Amino acid sequence: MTNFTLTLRDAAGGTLRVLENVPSSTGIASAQAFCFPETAGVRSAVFVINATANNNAGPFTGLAEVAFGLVTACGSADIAGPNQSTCIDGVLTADDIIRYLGLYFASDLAADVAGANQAPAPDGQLTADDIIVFLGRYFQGC
Ligand SMILES: [Ca+2]
Ligand SMILES: [Ca+2]
Repeated sequence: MTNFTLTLRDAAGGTLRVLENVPSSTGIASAQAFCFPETAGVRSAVFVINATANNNAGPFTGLAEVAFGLVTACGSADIAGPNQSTCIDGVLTADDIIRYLGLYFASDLAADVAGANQAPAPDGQLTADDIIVFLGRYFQGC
């Protein structure tokens, strides 16, 4: 499967949320995670495979498991999921560090987590203090 659409419906069959034409990877051993805002009142889900790796020509596409759940952040350094996606995944990995440094070097103030002398409050500037505080949070673990 290389693309899917997920529709979440309420008890009356009304559409609550649609994730349309979501790209996905094939041939990977690990699970893929797709984030969407928490949606209340879901009673059914329609999962449509839009495209497969063989251009829909093959007779078989397998889905090992589809699960839904809330992910709780693993501390304030959990800012990414696999492949530096913005989906937090409840664990601290190199993806979190890579995403943080990406924000930092893109001058994104989302990376502003500290002030002078590593004071634990944003100060509107990106300095080494921010990197030190972020890494400190990361190495504190979950
Ligand atoms: Ca993470
Ligand atoms: Ca700062």
